[in-house]
Amino acid sequence: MSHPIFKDQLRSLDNQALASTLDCLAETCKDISQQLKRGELAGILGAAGNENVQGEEQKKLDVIANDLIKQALAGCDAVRGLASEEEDDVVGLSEAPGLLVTFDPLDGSSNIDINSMVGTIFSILPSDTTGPVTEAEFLKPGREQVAAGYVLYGPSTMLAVTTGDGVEMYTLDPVSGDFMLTREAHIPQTAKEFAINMSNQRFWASSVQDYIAELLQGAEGPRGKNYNMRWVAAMVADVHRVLCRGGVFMYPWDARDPNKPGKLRLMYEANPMAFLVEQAGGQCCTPEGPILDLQPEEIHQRVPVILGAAEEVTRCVSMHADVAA
Ligand code: AFP
Repeated sequence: MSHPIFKDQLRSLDNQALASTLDCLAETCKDISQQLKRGELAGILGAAGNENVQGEEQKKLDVIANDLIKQALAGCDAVRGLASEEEDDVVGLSEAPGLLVTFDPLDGSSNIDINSMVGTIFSILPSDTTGPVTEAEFLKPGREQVAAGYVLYGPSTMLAVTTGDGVEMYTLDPVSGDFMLTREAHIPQTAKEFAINMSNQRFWASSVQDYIAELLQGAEGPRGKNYNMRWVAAMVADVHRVLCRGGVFMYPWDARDPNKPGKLRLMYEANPMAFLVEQAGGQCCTPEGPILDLQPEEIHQRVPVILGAAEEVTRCVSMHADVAA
């Protein structure tokens, strides 16, 4: 069976600025994949010794991946500006209209030290503004994304991408060095698998407690079927599983820190994943509605996330509505 090559697929995109930006991201992620493969041998594991703007400890590889992507995008004429989990402020690259790229250079970085899955998540927005790049022009609802995707560094390196016409998944061929099309993502409407960090249970809203309690009751409960549970602790890997075989993934609001309305970041985690999930036939919501309709207020904003099989997302959101009513 022949597998189309990502680079060739990009030639068929009408938007060549977008094609060159996607190519640039894919090529850079190959470099990140190489660094990860050498692991401890490269002396790049462990803490970088500083914190990012979110107050989280940066790993050396967070910094390396961020620098690689930043450098690559700076060399891509189509890109006007970028915003990253590891950058305090947005970064201007050009004064001409162009594309804005937001990214989490290494999602799940606490997995690095145990040689478990991590990934790079990216979102691409258009901007017709000229002059110096400002944060304000990034603050567009996720519906305006022109492309989104991630690269998962697992047993094989995989690229998942959408430009608004379904979700394609490519596997990096270590022999040719090409991303080859191997799958299209479709999320079944119903699910038998859920992903949530159960250790936070006591901090959740009562509606989330009730929803998860239903799933845990299995065949004896109101849902009348058994559910399995998975948690990789890297959104990129948990969402990849949902895109490949269905299920529901949640990082809901919890009461641990009143200043945080959720753990996940809207602009470079929730929005790109929401675009992919909707394009694969699933849903991605906060308790108030679709993530893609949210008007962002700031680049590092956090949101609660419920995503995956339509039946589960609808059920969970409706239980929130019942409590609110
Ligand atoms: P890190 O990149 O700091 O490891 O965070 C990953 C993440 O933002 C997301 O990818 C996971 O789903 C979530 O955090 C895991 O959170 P827990 O630490 O609560 O398991």
